[in-house]
Amino acid sequence: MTGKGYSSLIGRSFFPYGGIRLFTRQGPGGFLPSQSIVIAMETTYKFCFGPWNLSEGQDPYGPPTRPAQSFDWKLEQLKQLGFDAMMFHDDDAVPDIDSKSDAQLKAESLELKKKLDDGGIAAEIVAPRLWFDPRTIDGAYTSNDPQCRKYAIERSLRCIDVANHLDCDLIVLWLAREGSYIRESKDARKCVDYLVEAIDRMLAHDDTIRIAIEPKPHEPMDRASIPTIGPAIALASLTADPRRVGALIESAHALLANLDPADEIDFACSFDKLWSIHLNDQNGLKFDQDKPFGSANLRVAFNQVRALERNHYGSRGEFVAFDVHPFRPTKVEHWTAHLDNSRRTFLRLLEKARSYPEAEAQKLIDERNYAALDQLVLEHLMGS
Ligand code: XUL
Ligand code: MN
Repeated sequence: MTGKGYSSLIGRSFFPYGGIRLFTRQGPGGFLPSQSIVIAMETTYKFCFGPWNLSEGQDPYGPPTRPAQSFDWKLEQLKQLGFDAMMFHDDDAVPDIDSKSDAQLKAESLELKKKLDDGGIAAEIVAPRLWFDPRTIDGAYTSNDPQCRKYAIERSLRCIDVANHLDCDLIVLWLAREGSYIRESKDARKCVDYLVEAIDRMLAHDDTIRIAIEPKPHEPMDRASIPTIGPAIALASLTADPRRVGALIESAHALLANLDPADEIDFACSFDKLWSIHLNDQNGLKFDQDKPFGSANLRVAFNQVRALERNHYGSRGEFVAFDVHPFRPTKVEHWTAHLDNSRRTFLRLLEKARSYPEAEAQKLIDERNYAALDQLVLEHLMGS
């Protein structure tokens, strides 16, 4: 267990998969967990979103459909909705970060921290925005141009400085432009080395920071370097401190890879690597839609909630983030509905997960009666 947010007490520790486990026997590696005493606790989930989730409606084919709003307005909406934390890109926290001195970066970050503290809001993550600047046109950490790779690393180190000022120990890497438009343009083997080098520089910059890789199979790239959770975890294992490199799963990104996000959650949790989650939805294999959670497929959403529950996600303070956007035609007066609705759906599905007839389902599994199991799930969801 690593990182600022992780507790470890002698004789009693947070059980890595949730609840409190009592330690009773001394073994070669320290105290061994008692086999018999595990006190399961129901997780109380904490929610967050980012300023970009109150977007104005522009898409590649048309301009904004809602007026631009200030950061303070967005923070106010978050507070009014009763969310617990905000996620940040480095330049959400410090606008025009590249033009700011280190002293300015510190002053602006601390000013933001005060605003957050005054509202009782935490900073969940900070992510370097490595896809806007001209130096990231041909990739950031994996650009073919060494000067551009240098920029990407330096920008990431400054992102860590922002996170430190916000008292946040988790950096998210959505590797937007790491990949290829045409296969021959990049040496994929070298790209792995570049990614490891960049992450190692970040780990060395701060010995308490943790890094969560957010995989996505494509968009904006044709092929992404780190498309799914398996490669993210494999990449972590190559870094200088694998314990501090984990993952963030986004439902829509898994769906774009034609995978079940619930399977991705279980896989990441098997390695104790799920440190943040972006719940949303996606209607088929098309552009990244960031629909409200459960909007396209309630059953797939239900299975994600079940997976989070069985892995006790959130029991060490992890947040549930909704990386959702308003539909483009959304009116100003309905601007935050997609966030409220996503949380409502999550909480309704949580009730469904907690009231799922486990014994009945297990009996059907034992009998290999999957037709009845299928219907049991549907009727449970429909509230038969
Ligand atoms: C992109 C995406 C980003 C990241 C944060 O598809 O999901 O919003 O979550 O950089
Ligand atoms: Mn996301």
